[in-house]
Amino acid sequence: MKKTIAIIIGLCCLGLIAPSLASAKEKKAKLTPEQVTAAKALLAKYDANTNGILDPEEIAKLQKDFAAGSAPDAAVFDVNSDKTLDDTEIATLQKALTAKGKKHKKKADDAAPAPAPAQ
Ligand SMILES: [Ca+2]
Ligand SMILES: [Ca+2]
Repeated sequence: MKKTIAIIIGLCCLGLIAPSLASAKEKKAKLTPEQVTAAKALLAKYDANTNGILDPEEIAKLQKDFAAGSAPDAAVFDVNSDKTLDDTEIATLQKALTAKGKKHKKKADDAAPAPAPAQ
């Protein structure tokens, strides 16, 4: 009988621990396809010097526009829906841009002619 109670208590503890582990994993935000698409649109709109990344001043403009409600594309990055883009949310945006950039780079590599074999 005591053993049964111990097992039940053990299972209850596992039940308490497992969900908290799962939510900890979820905090490492995975990028959604929407975020990658939005990042692309935002880069096209805010990359003023067209260097392929959002520089601090470009991010600042995006944050200002988003707070003013004139950058609806960025809403997918406003995870906590407070109508502002904080550092964490900007980091997610940058991550989405990097994810896209990697793909782009791979494409460029594919397009490049194969190096001639050494003779
Ligand atoms: Ca830029
Ligand atoms: Ca926010």
